[in-house]
Amino acid sequence: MIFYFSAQHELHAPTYEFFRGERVPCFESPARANFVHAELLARGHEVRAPSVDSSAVLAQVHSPRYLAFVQSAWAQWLALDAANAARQPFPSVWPVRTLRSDVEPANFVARLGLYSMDNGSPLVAGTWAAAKAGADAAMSAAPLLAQGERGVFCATRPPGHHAGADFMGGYCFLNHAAVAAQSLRQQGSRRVAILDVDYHHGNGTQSIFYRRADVLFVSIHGDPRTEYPFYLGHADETGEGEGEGFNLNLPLPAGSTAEAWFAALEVACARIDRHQADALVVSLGLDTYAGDPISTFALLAGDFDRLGARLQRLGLPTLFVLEGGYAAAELGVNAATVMDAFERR
Ligand code: Q9C
Ligand code: ZN
Repeated sequence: MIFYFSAQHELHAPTYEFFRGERVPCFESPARANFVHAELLARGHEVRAPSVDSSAVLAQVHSPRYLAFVQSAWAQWLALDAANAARQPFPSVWPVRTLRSDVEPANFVARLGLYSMDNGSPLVAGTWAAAKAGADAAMSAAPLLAQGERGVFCATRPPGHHAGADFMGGYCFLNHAAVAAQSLRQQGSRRVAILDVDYHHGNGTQSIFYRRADVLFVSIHGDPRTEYPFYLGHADETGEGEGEGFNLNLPLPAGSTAEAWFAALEVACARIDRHQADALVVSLGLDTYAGDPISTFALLAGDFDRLGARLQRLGLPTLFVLEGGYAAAELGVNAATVMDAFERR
């Protein structure tokens, strides 16, 4: 198994986000990826730096005006006021129903709202570089699977699965799982499956592939009636047009047990088997962990071993990308446990 990690992730280190009306330290922190990196090295794994530019595939997954915005957002923010270097921009207005999103406002914060689904995705000077390195990792990993590698894990951050074609959200800016799936299609996979096991529904990934039959999206997550991202992830979302039948959501009530979670995993695996995919992308969020500070599922360390072993039984070349997981000190062991179980035979 091969691992990708980029030190560039540390360039994305916002200091605070909003939680219940207060500023709190960011849950999505550089320590997360560093714990994963350290654990992979401690277990003797080969860790590589991304080496392939993802720009061409990013342009197939995200809109040109969104990519241009994210890449230049910090410079735009600084241009307003040099003192903004010490401030984090947040959106305050969003184009909801009846408002227009086709005209880009001249006001920067209004543009930030246009390209955001929430106020929970703080952006800093190094956000683009860090997220782009994650996309480059996914892009570097895909050809290895096409060449016969059984599993590759991109231990990158910020995460990606809430980012849609033209918006950021939920700590995500570029959708690395979508880049991975699209890149696998280009590498010759005729059918790709994406399994999203993050606690939160992968609304961005779902929306990017919602009208496509070549990329199946399957997600197990907290019921959006009570859990973020609230406005997508229900069981009746099955795909549209050619993509009808190629989207499967398995929402579980907040507080669900590990047994309920693994029962959903069996349903997910059965659907993936039926897709007869050439390759699998796993959006590996580890915020299903019992100790996660912002989530309510109850998986324990041993359950991550069970997850890795079950994914191996799918028998598919598999590209893992790191998504959420906010019990940072335990994230390295939990991620490495999935990988080692996947690799064990
Ligand atoms: N602003 C991922 O796991 N909740 N994103 C924010 C305070 C949003 C999680 C609560 C959770 C997003 C990739
Ligand atoms: Zn999550």
